[in-house]
Amino acid sequence: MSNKLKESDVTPEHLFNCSRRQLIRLLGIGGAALSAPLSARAGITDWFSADKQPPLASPPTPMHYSQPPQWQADLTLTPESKVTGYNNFYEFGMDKADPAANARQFKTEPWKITLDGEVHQPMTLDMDQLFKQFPMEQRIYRMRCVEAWSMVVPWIGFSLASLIKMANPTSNARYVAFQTLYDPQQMPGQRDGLNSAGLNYPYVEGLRLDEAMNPLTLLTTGVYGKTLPPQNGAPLRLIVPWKYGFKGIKSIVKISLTRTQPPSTWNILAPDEYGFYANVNPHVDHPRWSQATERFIGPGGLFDVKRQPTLMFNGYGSEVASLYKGMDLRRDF
Ligand SMILES: Nc1nc2c(c(=O)[nH]1)N[C@H]1C(S)=C(S)[C@@H](COP(=O)(O)O)O[C@H]1N2
Ligand SMILES: [Mo]
Repeated sequence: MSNKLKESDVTPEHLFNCSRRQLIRLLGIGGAALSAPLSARAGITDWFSADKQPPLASPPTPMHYSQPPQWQADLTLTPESKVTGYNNFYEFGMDKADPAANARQFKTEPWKITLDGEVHQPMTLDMDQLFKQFPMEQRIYRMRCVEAWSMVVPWIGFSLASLIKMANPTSNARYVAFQTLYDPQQMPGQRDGLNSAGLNYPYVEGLRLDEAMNPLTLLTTGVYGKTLPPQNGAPLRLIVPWKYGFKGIKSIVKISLTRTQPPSTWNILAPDEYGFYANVNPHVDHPRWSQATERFIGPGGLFDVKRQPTLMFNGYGSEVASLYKGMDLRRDF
């Protein structure tokens, strides 16, 4: 078997990309923007075109971190060039190569994170305080996008639970709401209807408090041994490995504990297609494509894409299935 990408591997990718755009068009948002991309339209073969771009405003730096054995899963890693070259971050454009190309000037220093809502100790922290307060660890996780592609990524970060405990939730706290930076100056996708992709900005996401407190839920500061590059959500993003990738909100500025279920950006756009829970589930298809299998983006060269079965809860069922006891996962998808 050669590692070359076959037409049959490429085509679904473009179809899936198209699907979200077509949806946006169907909903009557976006309009002309959809045929007028932010950067020259880069194809799947141009993942590395970022080389020709200006230097990064906030370049990744090497991190100190431990490697607790229980998180060093024995999985084949997706190489760094693909993890940092093939992204979804609509604030910087809708094509997979757009974020790496368009986020190079994104300034992530200084950066403040506010923790508020139903907590006894609201606080605002900067990234330095966060690095002093919480020891960083590497965790190798599967990552499954709702568009039916997947990666395996060595993230670095710390359990969201430890930050939430520090803020001391009140007895009213039931959910956790997250918010991405809103800065149209820096984020071209936020500037106007033309490049907004139809999404409401700032991008928001949410978890139930018990999901947020699960040890797997990672506040992520780095990848492949260094602080996050902008396209992966620098300087702080969420990773919830048993859920579809869109729950992994990037470039977080605010975390609020709430009484009621918070909104989620993709759910607002199309509630029938993107649920609040968004647990990876091969038995619940997306209305416009199957979720039974996925295309794993592998290490064997630029075009190594292998179709494999999708696992219930993305393979993390033994850790998280108990969170959903008694729920109908077809209805609460
Ligand atoms: N703010 C923000 N966060 C976001 C997104 C986005 O467009 N904006 N895309 C989501 C989607 S759909 C996925 S699959 C992951 C992709 O993360 P990665 O580029 O690091 O692989 O980020 C998620 N977080
Ligand atoms: Mo995604």
